Amino acid sequence: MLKKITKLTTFLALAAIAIVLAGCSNQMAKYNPKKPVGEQVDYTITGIDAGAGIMASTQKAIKAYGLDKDNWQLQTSSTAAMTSTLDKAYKKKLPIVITGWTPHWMFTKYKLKFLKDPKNVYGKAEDIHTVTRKNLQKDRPEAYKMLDRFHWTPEQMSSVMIKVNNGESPEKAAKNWIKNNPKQVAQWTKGIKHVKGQSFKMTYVAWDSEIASTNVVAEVLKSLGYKVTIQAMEMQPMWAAVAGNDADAMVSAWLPNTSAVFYKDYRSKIEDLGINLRGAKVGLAVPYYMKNINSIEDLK
Ligand code: PBE
Repeated sequence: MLKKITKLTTFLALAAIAIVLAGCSNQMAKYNPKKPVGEQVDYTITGIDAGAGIMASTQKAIKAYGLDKDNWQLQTSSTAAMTSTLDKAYKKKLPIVITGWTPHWMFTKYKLKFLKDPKNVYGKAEDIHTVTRKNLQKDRPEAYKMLDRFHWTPEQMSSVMIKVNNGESPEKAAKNWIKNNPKQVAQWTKGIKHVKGQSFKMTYVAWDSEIASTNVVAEVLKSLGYKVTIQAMEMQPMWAAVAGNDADAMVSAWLPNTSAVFYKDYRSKIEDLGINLRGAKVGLAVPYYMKNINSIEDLK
């Protein structure tokens, strides 16, 4: 009798372990093109920090495409947490839907595709603008001139981002980029008089793209003699600082879509120096191995 009970207990224990393992393997299963994608990712879009424009746009997309009816949700985290989840999923070919954008090294490091957006929630293409406080031209004419000329390409921005992602300090990566692109930097600074230690404050959000651009601009301004400080903050305070004269400038305004709310709120209190990078893009993205998922509509 005792023997029988022991056997039964062992059997039950093994059965329990088997059930737990099955549950795990379900979560860790490779992407299966024959099953609805929603149930494979727990109806979850892996997002970034709550303040990002891409998060607001994604909430709109969830409604516009009727994904809310299936209880799709947007998970808030940070760029670092999202890319780390992506990295783990990618290595095992697990299904994942992320908030994606370019320029960013995630598109260099992984084969990802933007999902088509037939309802145009995310807008076609984004540009990044340089924005300054009012009266900067009067108080800091040399810096203003340089900022007005500053522009580069998504590839150039990516090259700095990749270096930082590989462990180089942003300051060093920016300095190296400047050293390797003397002609372009000379265009930005041509004929500008050097100043003697005037202060200059830039604000930015610590997204990889903005870490890259802000550090490059800061280093160029330093080379013109400015004492530059750069301060990372959330998106709303970044705009408020420039609008309220607490900061001189920022190069982080993704428009016309991603930062639209802030642009509208602060338009009359800032100066928009126009585009410093053309051809950015924002949307939902999945890894290449999710073959039959090509449009946001395919998530339904
Ligand atoms: N981003 C990167 C930002 C702008 C820069 C796309 C994550 C956003 O507001 O969504």
